[in-house]
Amino acid sequence: YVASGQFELPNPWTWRCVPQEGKDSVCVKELVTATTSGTSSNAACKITCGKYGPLWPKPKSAKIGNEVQYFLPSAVSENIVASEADKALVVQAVEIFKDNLNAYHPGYKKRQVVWRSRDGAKFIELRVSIEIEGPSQSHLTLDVSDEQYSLFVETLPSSSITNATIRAKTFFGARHGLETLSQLIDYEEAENSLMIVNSADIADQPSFTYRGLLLDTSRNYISVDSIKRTLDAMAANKLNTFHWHITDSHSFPMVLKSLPKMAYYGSYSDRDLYQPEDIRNLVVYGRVRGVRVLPEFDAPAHVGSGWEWGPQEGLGELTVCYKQEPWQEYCVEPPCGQLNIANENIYPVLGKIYKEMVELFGPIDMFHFGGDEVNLNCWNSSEEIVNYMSSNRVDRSADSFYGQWSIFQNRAYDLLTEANNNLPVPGILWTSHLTEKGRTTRFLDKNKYIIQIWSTGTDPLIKELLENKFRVIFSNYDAWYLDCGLGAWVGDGHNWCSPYKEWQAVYDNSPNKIALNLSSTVDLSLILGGEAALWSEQVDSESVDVRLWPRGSALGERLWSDPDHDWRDAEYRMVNHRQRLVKRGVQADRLQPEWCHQNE
Ligand code: CP6
Repeated sequence: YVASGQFELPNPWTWRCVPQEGKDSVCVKELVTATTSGTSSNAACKITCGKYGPLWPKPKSAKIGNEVQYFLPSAVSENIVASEADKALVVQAVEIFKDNLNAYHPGYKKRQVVWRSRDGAKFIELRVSIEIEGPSQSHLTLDVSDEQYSLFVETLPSSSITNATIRAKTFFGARHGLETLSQLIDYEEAENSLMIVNSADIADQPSFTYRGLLLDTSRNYISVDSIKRTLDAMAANKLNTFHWHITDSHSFPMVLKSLPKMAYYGSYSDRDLYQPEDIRNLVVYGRVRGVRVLPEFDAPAHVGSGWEWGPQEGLGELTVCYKQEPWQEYCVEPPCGQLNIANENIYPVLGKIYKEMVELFGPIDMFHFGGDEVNLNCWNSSEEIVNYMSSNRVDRSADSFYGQWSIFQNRAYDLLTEANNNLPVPGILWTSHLTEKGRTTRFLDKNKYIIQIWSTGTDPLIKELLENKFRVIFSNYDAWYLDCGLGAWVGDGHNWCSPYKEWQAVYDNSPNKIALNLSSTVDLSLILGGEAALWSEQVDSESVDVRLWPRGSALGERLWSDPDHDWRDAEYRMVNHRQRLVKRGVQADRLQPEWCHQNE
């Protein structure tokens, strides 16, 4: 393929699959010689070389043929065997699949996709069949969603058809199969066509059920388009939970019809908003990509903007400590606003927020309550709250405050259940003082709450939670905080991005290993999975891609495949996968000079 008007250079290079010591084979560049010339199938090396070919995350088991067939996007057809409801989802997933094939064409970004016309006898037809065997499931759920799939590719001898068969129990498994299939295909330069491996036999399922990515849209607003790109990239990495930290102290961009004052007071501007239909669209956009959009409403700390209207409406102050130190100094937190638990009026407001969030994000199978970084000094410094404590005949010890906090949390849980038509769902809480030694079982019910751990892997808290049979999600900040590092409030305000965690650190962080290091008797099934977090103090719509990818891909393989080797054996595939994300319009970060990828 040469863009019109450009000088065509002959290509003296070809490709060869080279075995590596102690690692998977890689496809490297080689000068065309008398012995290699004329074997056009050398380009096949790019998708056939290595046990897992170019697949990311690597599947549980794979056999990939070493030849390819050429085909054009116009010769792809599909046959879907599924319930009506699942079929509607699969039809959309097939459209995404076809769009991803187009994205392999080098003219895709400039909207100059011109494929070779179907002249030679070389080109085959690609017939994709998708079979969903289980009962219909229109959204992901923690307990029942089955994401396994099998993918079988075969080309019958002397036939001009390649069959690809995907079998799954649910739509969510089937769409993973389509993603894998799209990765067994690439652009073929010499033919200006696509190529697909002539055979493959893959059986695959995730190691962890919860594979998440957090995006904060409060410290800085992130556009709907940037969130869509994030969901596209999550789908490409088989991540299944987009944890939307939609509000915080800094801004309240979520428009609620039942409480328009929140965004009116709390958004940065009348453009920096998520309208109800934006949210509903994103939930559907995620669903057809196999991604659950999980809402977080962080409380009772991390609130502020949007809650200012209490006094004007005769409801009193709904928050305390808003815009107080060290907010002013470093413009970070905590404390910079906590709910005024002495004010009964916060509960009806919270109830309305939950009600509308359930409508916008639902059907929900879990909800994130936040619950992090409550600062007791904040409550202790409010006259109203101090009086409230004494009228409730409790003292001002830390323990009494924890008691009040847990009362707040359990009332919040009940309000959510009520908002969700009295259907209780697990609530997620960050680790906090409430989840520390001795308190977790006293204040929190393990059947209601899942705990998301953000402390380092050496924290004895993890052992305590697991011993008390709490389900957990790992997000240890030393490996999986993509916003940068510690120091957001302890530093001088200028060293927020230190240390930067490379993809290798993200990849090598293994939840099961962390847990087993703490105790050899832990029940690993309590570990639902993990999540990387991108807090948005220093990121916006323009830079979100480069912060998330390809580090989010490293997370994807850790949680899907849970490899028993370190990043080294994944490096070649990683560099290749990053290129694929870029082709699909995600501005993933560059990892090394191209030379390193082409030469071994
Ligand atoms: N915002 C909220 C944050 C953080 C948390 N919650 C955070 C804490 C420590 C670091 C980075 C981010 N910015 N709402 C903690 C869960 Cl190092």
